[in-house]
Amino acid sequence: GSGKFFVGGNWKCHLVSCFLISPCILKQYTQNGTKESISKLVSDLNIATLESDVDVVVSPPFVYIDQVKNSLTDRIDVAAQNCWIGKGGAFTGEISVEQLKDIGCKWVVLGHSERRHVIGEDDQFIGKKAAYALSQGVGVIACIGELLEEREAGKTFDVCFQQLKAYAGNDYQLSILWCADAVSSWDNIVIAYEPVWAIGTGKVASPEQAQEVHAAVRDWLSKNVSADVASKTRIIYGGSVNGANSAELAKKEDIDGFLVGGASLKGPEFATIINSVT
Ligand code: G2H
Repeated sequence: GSGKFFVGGNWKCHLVSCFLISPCILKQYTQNGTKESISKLVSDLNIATLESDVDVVVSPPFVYIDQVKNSLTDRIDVAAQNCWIGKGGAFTGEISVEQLKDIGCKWVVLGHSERRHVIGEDDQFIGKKAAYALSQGVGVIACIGELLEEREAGKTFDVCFQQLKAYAGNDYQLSILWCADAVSSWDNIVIAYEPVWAIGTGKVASPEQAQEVHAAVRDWLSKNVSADVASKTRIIYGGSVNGANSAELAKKEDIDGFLVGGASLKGPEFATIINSVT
């Protein structure tokens, strides 16, 4: 792997989830994505013992970022789940990178499959956002990943490389994203490989399937950017990671951490995932 392990918790836009303790007799409903449930999650994270050698980030919905920043331990950084493509202004409903910085966000998740395939964001739009966030000193968790039909058609690498290329963009963006002069530290970009068929489905990629793509991504970086960037950039896996499968995935050479959705909504399980990666 490359550098320090990196584990992100993507809280998405969850509203309510129900945990059934004992069918028919006792049901406990826990609300995710309310002020109350977020303060419970934050306090669980604050008391968790976390391996020191892992970068940890959580990504709450925009409206709760301030609450989380004000109550969460400094040990854990905060990421936004999206941002506007440039400087803020007359863009109703958008959130600018400057505003994210102002409330203490160090990272932003971009190109998540839900934004690509549910909202309809394309490569170019995502690439612009990434370039702008990096130019403002906000780190980018740059997501890529293929659909099931693309995998079945043998197009996994093509799709992932195309998406990577869009982050690198044209020459101008390439200079912002991948030029050592413009980006002082390669710690500012983390690539998240998230096969769409594994997201929220409980169907985690096997360690071999993930490793194969991670190695190909590193090879692409080496050929298209530089050997140095390829060796330093963290490539993390996302898609149905949980406390029971993270340790096996983490053993693979090119898996440098995780982006965790569902399982990051439970503090103790998220801590288990963080502590499984050393
Ligand atoms: C993939 C992942 C988090 P989940 O979207 O980015 O979600 O772990 O729920 O599959």
